[in-house]
Amino acid sequence: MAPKTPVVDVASPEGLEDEVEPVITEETQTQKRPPRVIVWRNVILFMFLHLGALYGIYVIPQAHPLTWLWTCVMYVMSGLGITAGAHRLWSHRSYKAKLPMRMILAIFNSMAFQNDVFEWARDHRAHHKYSETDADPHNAKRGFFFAHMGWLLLRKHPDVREKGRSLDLSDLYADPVVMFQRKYYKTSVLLCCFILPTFVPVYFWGESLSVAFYLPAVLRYALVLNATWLVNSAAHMWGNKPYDKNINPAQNLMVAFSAVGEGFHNYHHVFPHDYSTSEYGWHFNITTMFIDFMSLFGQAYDRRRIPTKVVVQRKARTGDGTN
Ligand code: ST9
Ligand code: ZN
Ligand code: ZN
Repeated sequence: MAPKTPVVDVASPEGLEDEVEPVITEETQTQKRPPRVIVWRNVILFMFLHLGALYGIYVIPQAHPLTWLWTCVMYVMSGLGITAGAHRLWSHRSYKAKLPMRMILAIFNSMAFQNDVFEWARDHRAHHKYSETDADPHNAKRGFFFAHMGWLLLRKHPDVREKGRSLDLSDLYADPVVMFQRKYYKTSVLLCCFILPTFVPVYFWGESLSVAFYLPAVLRYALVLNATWLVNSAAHMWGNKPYDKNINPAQNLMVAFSAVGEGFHNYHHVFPHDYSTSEYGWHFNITTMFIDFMSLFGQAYDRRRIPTKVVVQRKARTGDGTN
């Protein structure tokens, strides 16, 4: 279904210039082998997180139905902190948001505990600008596991830092919400990602502390992480390429479903400034629904869309013929 409120069409070459996909040549493919320095602290922490998540699955039958519901609500809120917040607003500036909405998104973002918005957006801008080269933090050319979570277990390739210096991050420095969240990141994660999701079920419907911790906090966190990582791994490997058959990012409906609207990755890499990250508005896209809903109150505005004509022409020129 199409969004009901007006959106701004932008497809000017200027608007798209700064995030154009780089041409990946044979030379970039055969660059020196990246060094692998394992960060054992992260290996151990992620191992415990996933063991905790397994225990979270085990306690599902013991949980109060309201705890199940709360887990889903936490999943969507923290997901939106990534998709509507770190991704579409702060990484791509594909729409604008008023202060109250930015504050809500920053809280949702801390619920997701995926690095602060500044660091997330910096890595993500590098991912688009240097896609699938060594300067891409989660370069999918290094395999499924590296793109999924392996990149968080190793020191970054030197190119990420060197080429990353050319990124313009001035808008992030200029946003007080982003800077505030960065300054108090650890405290906000403790409160939003772990204490709040545990406290609500215990206090309001008498859930046991253990179930409240392992289900809406630990399992939900691990699920949101993996749903996000699938965009970098699965959606860089499997799916149709209706917009550009020459790049790896693909349309993957399963990823779109679990990542609250972010699986239309072939479209997104071709048109990164589209606030819907998809040609098809609300289709499998809770995030677009949320942004459109917030626009009804004037909280989200200047939503950028790519004109249909431009999309159709691009499909005809470089698409794989699928839809
Ligand atoms: C997590 C993030 O999970 C997931 C992001 C996924 C992105 C997906 C995108 C897909 C599209 C959207 C889909 C959304 C779907 C959502 C669905 C929801 C249902 N440019 O990093 P450091 C410089 S996080 C420029 O420490 P090391 C900079 O000076 C999980 N410069 O490198 C920096 O210093 P500072 C929780 C850069 O030492 C310095 O280098 N978090 C850039 O090699 C050092 O940086 C964790 O587990 C750049 N891009 O360490 C933490 N990068 O920061 C994991 C760096 O002071 N991270 N510099 O400015 C770490 O422990 C470390 O970063 C490391 C690398 C070990 C991985
Ligand atoms: Zn990508
Ligand atoms: Zn993006």
